[in-house]
Amino acid sequence: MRLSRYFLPVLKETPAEAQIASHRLMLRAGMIKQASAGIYSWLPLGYRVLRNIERIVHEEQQRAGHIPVLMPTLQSADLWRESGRYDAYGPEMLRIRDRHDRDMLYGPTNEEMITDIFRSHVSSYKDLPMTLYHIQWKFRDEARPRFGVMRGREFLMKDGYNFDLTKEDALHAYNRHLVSYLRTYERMGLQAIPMRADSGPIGGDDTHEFLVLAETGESEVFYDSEITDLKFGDREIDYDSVQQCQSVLEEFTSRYARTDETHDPAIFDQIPEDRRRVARGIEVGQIFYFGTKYSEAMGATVQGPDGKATPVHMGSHGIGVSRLVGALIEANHDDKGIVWPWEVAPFQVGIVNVKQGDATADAACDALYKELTAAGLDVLYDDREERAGAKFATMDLIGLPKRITVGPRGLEKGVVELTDRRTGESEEIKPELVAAALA
Ligand code: P5A
Repeated sequence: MRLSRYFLPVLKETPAEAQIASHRLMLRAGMIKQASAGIYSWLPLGYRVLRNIERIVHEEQQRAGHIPVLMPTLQSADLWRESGRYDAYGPEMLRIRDRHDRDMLYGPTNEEMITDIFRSHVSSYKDLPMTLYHIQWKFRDEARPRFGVMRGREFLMKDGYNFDLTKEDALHAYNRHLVSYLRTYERMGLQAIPMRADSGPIGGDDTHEFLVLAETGESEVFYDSEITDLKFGDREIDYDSVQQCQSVLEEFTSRYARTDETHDPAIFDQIPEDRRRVARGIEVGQIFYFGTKYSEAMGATVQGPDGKATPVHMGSHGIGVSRLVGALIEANHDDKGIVWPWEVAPFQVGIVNVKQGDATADAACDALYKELTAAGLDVLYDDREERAGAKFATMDLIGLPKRITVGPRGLEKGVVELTDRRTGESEEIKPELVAAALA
């Protein structure tokens, strides 16, 4: 992409309304624009990051054997009356009436709708296990929308729902989600720690939240510091293996890590004092096992091997896709701007032409731009008639992992400069070696 033809409305001033770094940086880098309280338009740069996160989530869900679908944002109130949650949900639910006076709502989550799909089409245990998921916008009329996309009213969620014959099978689905979430967050360059939590309006006994440690996080968390040494890494997991998923779950959850709702000082105090941590975290996901809560209320049964109708065991599993953009920035920024991890960066490489209009510099930039793009990299070429200083400031603000600086002086020596955004380290390199260096 040539910056002269792109839409990147960066702000010079720090917006007064933004209280935390990620919100400030998203506004300054022209990633989002507030439409109304807790509701945002995604501008081109922000949209690219959101799409990258979605892509990783889709890939990891499908690797775990989960099936993508797409359900609507608007739902019929009648379904929610069946589960009893229409009245129970309270003022967070946005209720709408259509022209025929039918009660509708903008979905805050989809347990009822997916259960309705399931009961309409599945009647035998032979079709199980099954996990369906989608990535779709949700609306929760939060009392205090704040921190930009971190606590929005409209936000993008990946929500998945498992259907199993037995509790045992459903607990495997729970464990499988835990494993696939560990892998998903790590791929984005994030450490998200599973912590025992409270299930709130979704219900059920078994639930873990995934928390990214950050001072600006909304949740208070308590954990044994040893848990932060755990890495999922590049281990190959057979998601069908009960034993493999179980052992990862045990490895990542058998120490103490809890949110304030489930914190138990008596147990916490048994951890050696120098390992006890009280900190703050951003909740980027949550998994639930709630058994037959919805299937019983809504008549979602299958015929078991014994021929008898039995309600299916279910769980639901969410990832805060739009919140992750904010969480990633909280975990990856410095005083100059954002520092994107490679996998989610809106562009991986920026080219800065320090002397736009100079025939040699322009030709070298064009050649590099073409070559790197052809090599499959997403490249943002700053070809504007601007001072070099302003171009560097923009690149630092938007946080592309690698910057190539091209100018007549370097080119005379036959080199360009390759700079790493995270370390700030630069090396002079022949233009024809850049593609290999980035591969
Ligand atoms: C699990 C999927 C559920 O709703 N039902 C379907 C279950 N879980 S949850 O924990 O309530 O939400 C899942 C994740 O969505 C993100 N999230 C939000 N992101 C931005 N703004 C909000 N107001 C908001 N509320 C929830 C969180 O990351 C949460 O873990």
